Amino acid sequence: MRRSRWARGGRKAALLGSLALLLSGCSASDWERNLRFGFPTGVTKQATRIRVLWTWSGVTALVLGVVVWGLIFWCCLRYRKKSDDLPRQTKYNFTVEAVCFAFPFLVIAGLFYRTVIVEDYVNKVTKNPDVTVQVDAFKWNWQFEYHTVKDASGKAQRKVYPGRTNLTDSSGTVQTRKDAASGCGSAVGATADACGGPNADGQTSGPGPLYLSTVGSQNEIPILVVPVGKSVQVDEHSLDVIHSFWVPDFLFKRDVIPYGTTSTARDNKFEFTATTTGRFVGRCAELCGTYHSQMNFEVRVVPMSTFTAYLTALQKIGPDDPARQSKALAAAKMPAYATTTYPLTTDRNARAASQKQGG
Ligand SMILES: [Cu+2]
Repeated sequence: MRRSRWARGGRKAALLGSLALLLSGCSASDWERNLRFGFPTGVTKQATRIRVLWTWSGVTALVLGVVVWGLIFWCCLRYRKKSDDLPRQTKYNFTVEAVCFAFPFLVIAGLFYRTVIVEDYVNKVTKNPDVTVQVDAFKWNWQFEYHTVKDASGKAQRKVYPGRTNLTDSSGTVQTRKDAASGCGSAVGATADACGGPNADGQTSGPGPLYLSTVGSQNEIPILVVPVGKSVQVDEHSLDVIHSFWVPDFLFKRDVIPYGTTSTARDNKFEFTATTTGRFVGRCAELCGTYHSQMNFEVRVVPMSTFTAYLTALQKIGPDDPARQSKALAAAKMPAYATTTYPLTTDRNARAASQKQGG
């Protein structure tokens, strides 16, 4: 009698639940998005996978929490003291012990398995990404070098200043000189080795092509422009101490480790594919010295045509103009300066107080 009442109640609850789901018109992905428990949405394919893992891990924890609390309360009520008689004593219940061991193990194994799958996806670096950029971190700013962009035929084309060579001496000081005669830097067709650039191991052994680049300054926030929906490979390089490339909206950060100033062979690499256009703030996430907190940058995710226009403008302006970033951004019809963060200012009156004095 009691069992059938429970069964009827359970059926009714399941029916009402599915009806509510049907009437609210929510898909599984809508539910997932609403059940983030405050976690940011993320703007890359990789971030989406991280968020989905987070959501369902949270849901699993909640369901388990409800089960555990339910069992606790059920025990409290069912086995509360009813008389002074000693209750029946039991021990060695193999079934209960086996379930209590196997169930948590299965839950942990499941969470571990899903975590490894997502981690592998986030860490995956493909052989032929759509865009490759080198991110150089140094105390206390960033330089972005655009190395290759895939053309319509799927071939990676190098993005260099034609006729210019990058000379890096043993102290790591970068010099540039005109080198029209060598043909180096004329991009298409010339191999990196022929130009003395990074060889197959990524080792820079001598003068190499001068890639399109922008660098942040005390007055200008460095901006990394990338196309939406394309895989972007980031090669991280540090010129001094450990920094960390962090874009909160990517739900991702990766340390930038110094392995000597000229070698890029062992530098960290990662890939992302942005799914939404927009401007996103980036920060250094590894304490690297006095102005660590000011080591900000901006990532701009734009349509492919805008990205191409930006690189074309950058190439036209040349590497010697310190204002090339803002000029190229303006030429590609984008705001010329960062909008998500601002350069360091030591003037304490530069910004309005957030709270009324004496308030
Ligand atoms: Cu730093």
